[in-house]
Amino acid sequence: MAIGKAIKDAISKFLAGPGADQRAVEELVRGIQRGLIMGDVRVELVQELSDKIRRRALEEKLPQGISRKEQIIKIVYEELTALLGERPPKFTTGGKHPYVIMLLGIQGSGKTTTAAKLANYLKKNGYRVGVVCADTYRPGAYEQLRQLLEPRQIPLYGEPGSDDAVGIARRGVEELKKQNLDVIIIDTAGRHKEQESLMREMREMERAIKPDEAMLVIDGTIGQQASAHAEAFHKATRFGSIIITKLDTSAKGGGALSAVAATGAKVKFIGVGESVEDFESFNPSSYIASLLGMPDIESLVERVKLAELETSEERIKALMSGRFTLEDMVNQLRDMRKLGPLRKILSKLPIPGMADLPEEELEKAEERIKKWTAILQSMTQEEKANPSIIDDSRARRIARGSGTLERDVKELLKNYQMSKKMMKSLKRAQWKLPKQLLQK
Ligand SMILES: Nc1nc2c(ncn2[C@@H]2O[C@H](COP(=O)(O)OP(=O)(O)OP(=O)(O)O)[C@@H](O)[C@H]2O)c(=O)[nH]1
Ligand SMILES: [Mg+2]
Repeated sequence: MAIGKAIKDAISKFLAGPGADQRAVEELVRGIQRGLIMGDVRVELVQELSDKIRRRALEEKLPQGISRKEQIIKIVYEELTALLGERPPKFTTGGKHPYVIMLLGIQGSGKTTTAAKLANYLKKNGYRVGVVCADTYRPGAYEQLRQLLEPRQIPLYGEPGSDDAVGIARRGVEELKKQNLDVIIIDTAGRHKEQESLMREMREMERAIKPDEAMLVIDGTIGQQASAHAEAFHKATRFGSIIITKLDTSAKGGGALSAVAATGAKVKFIGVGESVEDFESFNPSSYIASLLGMPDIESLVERVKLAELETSEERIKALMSGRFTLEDMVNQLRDMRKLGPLRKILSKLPIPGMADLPEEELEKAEERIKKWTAILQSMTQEEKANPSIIDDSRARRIARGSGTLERDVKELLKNYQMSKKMMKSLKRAQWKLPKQLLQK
């Protein structure tokens, strides 16, 4: 991938160079810019990213035990990752049975291939999956799907020869429902007489089927055009997530991913090859790590973060001042996780019995932190600042948005109230503690 190569080269030059002064940083930034522009990332985004790297490289304090170079690599990695948006929550049917997914996208974007890839992916993740072929325009659409699905024993519904796409979709969902499936994927047409009639058909089908999720399939080789494309579809339909295909064939994948992220839409999956297996759930940080050819970069980043954590007195001061938000609580938990899997931390604590906490309990604790992080991401700023406004209906919405249960949201809130009380009593007790202890 050209985008990766240019950036990779800039980084190895930086690492091999004599220092990490302003000039070296400037050269690194320029190399990254070249790579991103080649990858068709929008110029304004490239500019923004460069400015941020420069500013952070100047402003951020160097934590103990970390070299200047390491710190700068971490900044570059974080900013590149941010360019691609947040990591979408793990796929979930939210208990809906069956969960109906409708694929949308223009001709040749990769819908049919993606229908098979997604079906295969979900099946491997333990879901019972079926596919409906509701493309009445492409000759051989049904046959194309049959060849991909049959060897994998994934049920397919279609009516080759019929031209009633909306009817096929409706009957397909009805028929496959009888097979007690967890997920039904509908492949739709991309060709049509004209764009207008395609959009009309998609709208009608969406109304008739009421899918639980519409996923827009975009060809990654179109680069930053992807955002205009997503907007056009957004006008006609209500897609909830995006799949970007063909990231293996073109340097412009980075442009497509960043352009889509800039619109706020979530890229959930990516297609990385022609075979049914070439499909991944999208994770910005591992995408960047592989783009840079530094699969172990995450451990470097963790090391720098850990060093920063040890010197982050400010957060402790803020906590002691009595300001303690929901985010503070989850941040604290996350900080703890940075220290390594929970298991390691707990076993280091000098509490009798902790070291041999049963496996199950540890897993539960890890699971809870993951859930809480997701829940927090689904809350509005207002809710985070003032959790007491979260009533049942808000809790339900947050649970749905984060792929958790209402019970989980309530549990988080309850824990917050308890922690807050504890922080308050700590603050009161503070006055009674000798000064020397506090300064430690
Ligand atoms: N290299 C590569 N090729 C892909 C990927 N996804 C799809 N393709 C290829 O893109 C071409 C079009 O894919 P289809 O799945 O038929 O596209 P479609 O959107 O269903 O097309 P219509 O049915 O005409 O609308 C095929 O040759 C696929 O093999 C991918 O991730 N990587
Ligand atoms: Mg197709």
